[in-house]
Amino acid sequence: MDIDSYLADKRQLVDRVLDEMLPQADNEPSLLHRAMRYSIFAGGKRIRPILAMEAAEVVGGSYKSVMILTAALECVHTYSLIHDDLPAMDDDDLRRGKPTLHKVFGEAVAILAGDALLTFAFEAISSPTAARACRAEQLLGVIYELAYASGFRRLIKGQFLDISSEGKPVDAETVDCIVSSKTAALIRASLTCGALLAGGSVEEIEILGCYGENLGKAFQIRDDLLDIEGDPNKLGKAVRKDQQRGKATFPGLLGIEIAREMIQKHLSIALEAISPLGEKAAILSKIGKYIGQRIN
Ligand code: GRG
Repeated sequence: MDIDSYLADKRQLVDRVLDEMLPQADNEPSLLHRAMRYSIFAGGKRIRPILAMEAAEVVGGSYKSVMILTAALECVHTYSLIHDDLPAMDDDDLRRGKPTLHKVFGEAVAILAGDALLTFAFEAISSPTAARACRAEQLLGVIYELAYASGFRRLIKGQFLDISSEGKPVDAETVDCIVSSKTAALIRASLTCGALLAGGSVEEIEILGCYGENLGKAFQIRDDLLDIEGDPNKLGKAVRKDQQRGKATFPGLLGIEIAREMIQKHLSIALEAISPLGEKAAILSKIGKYIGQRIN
């Protein structure tokens, strides 16, 4: 199977459910709804939703049973990008190939649209429609995993460390904590939540969690390398900003070659983790290779 067309097909399914679930642009307050839609439909890769769909399939369920979850994951991810781009954070003008949300709608609307997407994610996964389709303990597990991954112990801590380490000397342990918290946490949760909701066993969830953590780290280190050697047109955002800002990254701390080796190391741990799943995990294995070589 060609991984690019596989990802494109799945992306369409995710886009459809997002379109159905998000408030219509012309409903009042239209400005807020348009802002939420602007960032969601600016052209993301939908990697986290696709990983959740794949995790559901791997544990013997159907990707159809996790579509609400996929929308929630993309809402949490997009909120984090909107807030990350704000002047008080990374102050970026371009995201997903378009002007950032605050550039078009203003800072106040961007903050509120981000908040709205984050809270909508939890509304969606705990809605009566979602609750009817699974057991209460599965749903509670998913809410806990997603809240944990996006809260002060993981994503927000990662962002805090990222910002507070700017321009300061850092050690590899701190950079590893940033990479894990800022990026791997949500990627890991996409897999564990997808598996939980589809009835995966404790062992399967653990395997997918280890795959997700290492895939997520490889994803972020690749992202940091792309900031150095990537094509801004393909990335849809400015490059070479990390060095200017003194960001704590592995390529910055240890050099490009070691960062490349680290990507390969994390990918092989990820692929090794899913090896007990055999052929069922063939697509996850292809996604791993895709992440290692991605250009956007
Ligand atoms: C909690 C205020 C607050 C901020 C969140 C995680 C984070 C902190 C900000 C996101 C910024 C960032 C660079 C995160 C690292 C993860 C990453 C590489 C994001 C880009 O993800 P892709 O490549 O993006 O999946 P698309 O646009 O394809 O969805």
